[in-house]
Amino acid sequence: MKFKTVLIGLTSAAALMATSASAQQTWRYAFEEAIDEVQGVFATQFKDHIEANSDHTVQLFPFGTLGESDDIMEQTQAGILQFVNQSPGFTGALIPEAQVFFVPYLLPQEGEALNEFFRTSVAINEMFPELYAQHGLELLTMYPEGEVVMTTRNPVRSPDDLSEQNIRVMTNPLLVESYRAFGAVPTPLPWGEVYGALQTNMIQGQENPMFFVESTRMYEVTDHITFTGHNNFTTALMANQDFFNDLSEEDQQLVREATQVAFDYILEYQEGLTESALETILESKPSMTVTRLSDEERQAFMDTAESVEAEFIRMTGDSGREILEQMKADLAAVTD
Ligand code: 6CS
Repeated sequence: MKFKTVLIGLTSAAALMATSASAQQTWRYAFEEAIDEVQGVFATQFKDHIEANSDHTVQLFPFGTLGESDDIMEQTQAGILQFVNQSPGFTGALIPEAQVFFVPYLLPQEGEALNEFFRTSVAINEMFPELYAQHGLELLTMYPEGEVVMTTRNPVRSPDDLSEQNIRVMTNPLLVESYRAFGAVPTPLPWGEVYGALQTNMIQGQENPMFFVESTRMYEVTDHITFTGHNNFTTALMANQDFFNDLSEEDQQLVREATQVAFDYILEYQEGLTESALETILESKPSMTVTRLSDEERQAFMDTAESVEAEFIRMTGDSGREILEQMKADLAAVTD
């Protein structure tokens, strides 16, 4: 009896040790930017929350440490990474409906209405998770990274100014379509090739939010910044879905909380970021011109939106149409 009791005790202790050892996990999380850029600041908040509230460790992999954006997505789908931050600019090649973020002039550029849209959108918080799940991804959140501006070698005030200009875009077909409609020669490239392509004049411009234009020194290889008002840069955090489904309820809740903490933080963090990045650029390069299109000038770009929207529906069918309609309803709910 005694021996059996001891044995049971030992077995339970061993089982407990095994449980607690496996409960302490290291989760690998990759993103598309440097640690001190927006996605890196978000990831750091996420990591800090997880580590302060559990025995888990989150190992962060900034841009370049594991390859390009498409590489970290593949690694997450394969279960090598547990978390990936990838923008619809790249995910749109995998999930065509995610290209809806590239219909020009659909989203407000920045501000509280935009933030509220990300908080409350049915399309983002209920419809997109189902689409991402079809690709083995648990969509945890989407968040904005700032108004997109063009930085170019030549001044841009109208679609005519983009004629015969190779403008780099992220690698999704609708963004290509949108720049074609703007009058440019769209040139899809992974991020790592952009600086060199501008330096060697293979491309004559690109688009990105202002903080990124500053931090990645795009202003060194372009001379003109144009606020066309056509978009905000959206990005998304996902987990490998098998990994997420296998987590205890408690850990799933922890991941959701960490996501919420990082989401709230990053919206506040970005207040004034566009303006401060612009100031830093102008201090480094006073000759850089900054143009905010007048309403009339902007209209010429806005006029192209309808054809891009039609192309989006052509590419995605009913499923895309439903997403687009829901996005419009979600936007109306926060702007009315
Ligand atoms: O243009 C790009 O490819 C990159 N832009 C931003 C703001 N983040 C990451 C992405 O790779």
